[in-house]
Amino acid sequence: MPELQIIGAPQSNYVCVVRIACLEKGVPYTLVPSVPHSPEVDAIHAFGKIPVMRHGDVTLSESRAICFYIDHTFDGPPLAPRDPVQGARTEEWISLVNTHIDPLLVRQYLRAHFFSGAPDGSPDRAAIDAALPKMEQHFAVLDRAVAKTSHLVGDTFTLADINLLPILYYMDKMPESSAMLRRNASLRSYFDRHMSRPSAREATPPPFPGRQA
Ligand SMILES: N[C@@H](CCC(=O)N[C@@H](CS)C(=O)NCC(=O)O)C(=O)O
Repeated sequence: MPELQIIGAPQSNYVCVVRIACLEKGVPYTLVPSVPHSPEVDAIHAFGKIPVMRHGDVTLSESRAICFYIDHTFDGPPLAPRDPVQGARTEEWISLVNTHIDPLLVRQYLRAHFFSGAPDGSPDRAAIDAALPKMEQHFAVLDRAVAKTSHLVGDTFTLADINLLPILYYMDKMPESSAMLRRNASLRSYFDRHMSRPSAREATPPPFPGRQA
């Protein structure tokens, strides 16, 4: 078998998703550090985003596509349930997180903390404050979703949980979002429970260069 390369920066929540997927599946991989829009990424992703993947002659972009490939190429426990209803619910949560939760929590809120564009690197308070009311709603939605079983789908750990975990990891690091996590007890215990998995611990994002968190 050729080497499976996951190409991207380990700080990226989507790179983290793919790494956890490999680890859960028991698939050896090499992380090839690379930033968005670098030549090796641009060669694979039409819009220069990370992660991208190389496995022999197969190259892929987009975390969901990469996880599909890993799930169906290698032995190991399924990342997405094969049952049509549970599988569809897994896709539903992945889509909800990727189209609603990531854009608000990561692209707007986290970016305003880490990459405000201010010359002194200070957070963009206006963008943070604008995100907070909607974030409260998103946290409440997630809290309700995991209240019963501490999983997003059924009572097993699926790719839906893997896809959310790195976002919650970053939310736990920031002041306003960690307070929200504390106020949503089911989500907090869901996060603590799954972050203790060896796969999540091993793929924990390192700090952004030059930052504490
Ligand atoms: N839909 C993509 C999203 C990937 C993505 O947004 N990656 C970020 C890093 S977490 C990125 O490359 N950002 C650079 C950019 O948007 O220019 C996936 O699921 O892989």
